[in-house]
Amino acid sequence: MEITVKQFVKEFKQQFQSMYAYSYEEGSNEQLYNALGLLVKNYISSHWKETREKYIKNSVKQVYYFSMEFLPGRQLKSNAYNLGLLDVVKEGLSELDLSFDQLAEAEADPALGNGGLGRLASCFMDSLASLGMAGNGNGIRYQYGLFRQKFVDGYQVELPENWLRYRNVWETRNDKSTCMVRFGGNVWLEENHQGHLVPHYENTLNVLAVPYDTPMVGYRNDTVNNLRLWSAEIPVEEEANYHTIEETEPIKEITQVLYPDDSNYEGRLLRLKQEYFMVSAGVQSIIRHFRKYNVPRKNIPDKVAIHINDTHPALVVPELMRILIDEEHLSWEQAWEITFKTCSYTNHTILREALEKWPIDMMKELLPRIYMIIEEINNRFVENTMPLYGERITWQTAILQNGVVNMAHLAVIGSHSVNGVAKLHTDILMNDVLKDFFELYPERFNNKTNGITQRRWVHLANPDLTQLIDEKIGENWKLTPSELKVFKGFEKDKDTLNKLTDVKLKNKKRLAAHIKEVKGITVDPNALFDVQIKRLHAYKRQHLNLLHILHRYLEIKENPSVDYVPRVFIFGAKAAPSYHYAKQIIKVINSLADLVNNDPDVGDKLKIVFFENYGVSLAEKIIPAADISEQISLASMEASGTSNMKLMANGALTLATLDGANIEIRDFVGEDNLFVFGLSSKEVYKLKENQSYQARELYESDQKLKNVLDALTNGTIPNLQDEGYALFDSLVNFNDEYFVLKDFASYVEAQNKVDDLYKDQSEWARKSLLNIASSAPFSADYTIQRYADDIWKVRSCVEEDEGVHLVDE
Ligand code: CBF
Repeated sequence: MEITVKQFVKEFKQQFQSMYAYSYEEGSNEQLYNALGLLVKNYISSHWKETREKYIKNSVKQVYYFSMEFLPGRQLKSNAYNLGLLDVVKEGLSELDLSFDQLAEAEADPALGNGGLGRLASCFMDSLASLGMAGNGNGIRYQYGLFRQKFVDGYQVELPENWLRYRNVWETRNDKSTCMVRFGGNVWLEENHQGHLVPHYENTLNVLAVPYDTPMVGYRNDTVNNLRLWSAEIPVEEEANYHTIEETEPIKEITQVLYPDDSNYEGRLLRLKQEYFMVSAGVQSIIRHFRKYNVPRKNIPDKVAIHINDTHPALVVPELMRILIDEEHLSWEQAWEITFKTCSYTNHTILREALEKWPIDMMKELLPRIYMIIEEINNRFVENTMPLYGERITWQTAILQNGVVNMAHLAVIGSHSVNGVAKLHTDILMNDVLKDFFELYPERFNNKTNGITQRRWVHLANPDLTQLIDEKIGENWKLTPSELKVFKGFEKDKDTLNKLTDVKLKNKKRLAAHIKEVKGITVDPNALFDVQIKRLHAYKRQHLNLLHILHRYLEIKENPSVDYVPRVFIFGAKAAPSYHYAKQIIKVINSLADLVNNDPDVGDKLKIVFFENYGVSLAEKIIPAADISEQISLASMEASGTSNMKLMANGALTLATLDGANIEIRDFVGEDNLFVFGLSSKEVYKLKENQSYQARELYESDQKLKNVLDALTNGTIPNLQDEGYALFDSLVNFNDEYFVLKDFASYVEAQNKVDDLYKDQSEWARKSLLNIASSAPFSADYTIQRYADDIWKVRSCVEEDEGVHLVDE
């Protein structure tokens, strides 16, 4: 986009004045940010309109990515960058004596997701637009995002995250495209004059779904796609039926919070309401938009692909059936053919508790028509499967089982494609979690290893590294990530390695200053920065990290001259509000941090920093400064991971179990350039199968391990209530579900190897460079290209010479 600094300055001043009726010099950071954001959005709007029109004019097939979570992160910088305006904006602001970075920090970071799944959805939005593909997001505009995490006396406390407080400049409320979503009531079918069975409804709760559209800006290719987030409101014509504020609550609460408390019936019911609300509004708006294409309905799968991101949006299947049968009057068979060809499903986890199952009674009462359709899908599935595969497989794969609706089964049966998110994960789906389905439909299964957008996670988060790569290999890698491998040619070049070390040190200094500012802890930027950033979950094993730190602490106390490389252990993690054990782990880490950080015997040898409120913006500060990337989940448990990819791309060395995408990272970077430890997934399966594991035996036979575990309960760590005992119990008395003790010794050994290597800074830099140079296959651009080719069958709509284009990986 061509805009001069002069023009920008003039337009910015006008924008500010028209919004606030005084001069920009008097504006607060929030006001200045709002004005700047709106101005950038104005620059986007013509491309947004043209992209939409181009798709319709050329009858382009559109992808709709249905996800209950999106974690876009702050958008100002990335939008300005993708438009090619970042330098102009920075220069213009500095002419006005304003700092771009300061204004950018005033943007709220929308926490509309929990972690990897939501962030992946946003990386995919960025890649779809950057590849010039017609890809739309469909989700919920939660009024409050995921809770804001605070630590009080080391305990996690959850506060509301009011991200819309200062308005959201990127969204456009689109009243023209609202839909009505119906819940509850009675429904029955009657034949109309044309002989169609049509549903009649009474006493339903009618909710108006209002779309808020946000532009998804492609990288320098004039493409702007749409992220549509729905908000629930009372239909205007029904307002008179509501007499008190309390009466309006059941409607407003639908889009109030992400993840209502699901430890009780009401919370679960609300979550199901949210899922149907988002699905129904999304599918209705797709069918309405499809009509603009003027092609027969049987061609829907040629023009529309709907992607089901985990089981949460699986109601897409019966909802599309409902619309095609009840409103478009197609036969069951016609509707099923369309639905099945249109839908595809990604599984993101093997955790049983995350594979949703809804009580049949709840579904029947909340969504009576949808339940009828699910029942019919199930009956037909059973009828077809039984004669071919027999009772066992049929009942194990049925949608309705023991009083519940199994949403993963609904998603698999209703989709033409089912994929996992890393090779190992897909293998586990095929051989274990969805094994029976793999027998029924082997052709549907495929792997799509996750990816990240390097634009946000390298170009913007790590400008000095980006500049170094540009200087050494030119800028082509930004449009063709596979060219990053050219950087490998510099692994022995002293100048490059020194510069790489300097870049890392600069990033570490910046993070050290931030740590000082927000945590009051002084850390030495020359120390090794060891990073574990992800949701807190027992399978991710932050407590294994904790045990190792405690082990180091005890060793230092016993022998203050022990030869440890000074380390800063950095954590960022939120625990689900009702996940008591995870919160206990947080408390123990925080208490250990207080002990270690203030012990004069320890000095700089060991520091622990546990950041509050981990999210996208914080990740952007931490990742460029990381030396070690902790990916230590129990093998087989982490579907893929994506922080592993971001950290690798920024030159951190991975310390990992062979789990999720860590295996592919090892394959690309080579065994010598990361640290692998622990049980393999095969060994884990075996241990589980033969039930031979005895954690207590390990505790009793390994003196070092015993000392560490005893330190959880013998008062070494001050200021604990029963949290140390809880950890001890789970690991020793309840037989250590995630094999933490089993992997402890090899983890400590790997950590010692990390120390040894860090002592040789130029060798460390060489391996770091090789990691950066091997990270291209984890570009989300490639991942999206694979989804586009194999699943959605969509192509780029931009000219060959524009924007990102992908040659070999
Ligand atoms: O596929 C994206 C990510 O999804 C999760 O975060 C999830 O919520 N299921 C997984 O835990 C990650 O392994 C995965 O990378």
